Amino acid sequence: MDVVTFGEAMAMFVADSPGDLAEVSQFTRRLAGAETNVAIGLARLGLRSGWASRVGKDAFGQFIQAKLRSEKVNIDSVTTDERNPTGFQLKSRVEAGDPQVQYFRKRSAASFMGTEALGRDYFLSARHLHMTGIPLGISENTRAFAAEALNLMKQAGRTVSFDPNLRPSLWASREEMISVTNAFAFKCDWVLPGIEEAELLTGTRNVKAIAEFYLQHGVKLVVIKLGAEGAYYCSRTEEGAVPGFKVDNVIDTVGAGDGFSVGLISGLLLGYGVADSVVRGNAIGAMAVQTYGDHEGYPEEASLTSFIKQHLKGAR
Ligand code: KDG
Repeated sequence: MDVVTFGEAMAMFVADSPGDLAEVSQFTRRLAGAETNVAIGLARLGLRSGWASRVGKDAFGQFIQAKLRSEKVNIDSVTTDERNPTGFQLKSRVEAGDPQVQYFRKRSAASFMGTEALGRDYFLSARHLHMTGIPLGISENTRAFAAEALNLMKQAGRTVSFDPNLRPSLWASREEMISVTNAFAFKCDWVLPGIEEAELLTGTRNVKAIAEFYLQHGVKLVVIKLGAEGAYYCSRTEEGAVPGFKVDNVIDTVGAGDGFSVGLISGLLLGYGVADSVVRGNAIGAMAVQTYGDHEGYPEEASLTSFIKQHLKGAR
């Protein structure tokens, strides 16, 4: 495999009409999960991706696995929990801004994925590990799984990317969220926070200071997502800002950050330079916000290349 990742996937019910979640009666079922978004995005670009997890023995668990199989994501390391259910979430539809999300994931099957479930050979068959901060907040089990997966891959000399993906509602306290998330981030090679979460994690909104905070702890590349403004990147040898692509019809912002990770990781693994990889990340982020659902707008390689060409031409 090129990239392995792990985490919780959920069935997601997206409201068919705008309004408060308590008022909406019609929803469309989709798949949610930051790590499954990344695995799907990479597979669409032709990379071999795999996702390790635990799902319930129920319709949501079957739905998740069928969807990932259809997207050509390897799920050989997904186990089934006989007792605990697959989690799900509700998402509102909004005219502007970020949608409202409500989780039903406490004591879900995925929250019981502990280190005994870690397939060492499965992970080592990949050249890169992508992880997010979500499993660090789900449970002690998933945090221990994350620690072992990270150590395994680092010791084997694999590269690791880390998107904090802060989910405050999963944590007992803000302080714990910040200290645990940073401790994991420091051990990773590429750290990809959004500007809001970077500010929470480092105490500053200054992109150079944020990058320095992580670089001085051993991180090799920091890429800060700036929403519609694009992204800033910094390593020991290069630094720069890449403007975002302008899109008119923003309809669902969730999944754009994962889309950014897809563009960046695929670019770096395919041998593109950092700046060009950031361009790919910005492009997939921009394509993602134009559809309902997290990953529905993620492209195949040919449409990514033509989106970039067309928009860069238009900008000149
Ligand atoms: O990044 C998109 C995610 O926010 C969404 O799919 C849900 O992964 C999710 C989570 O655990 O919050």
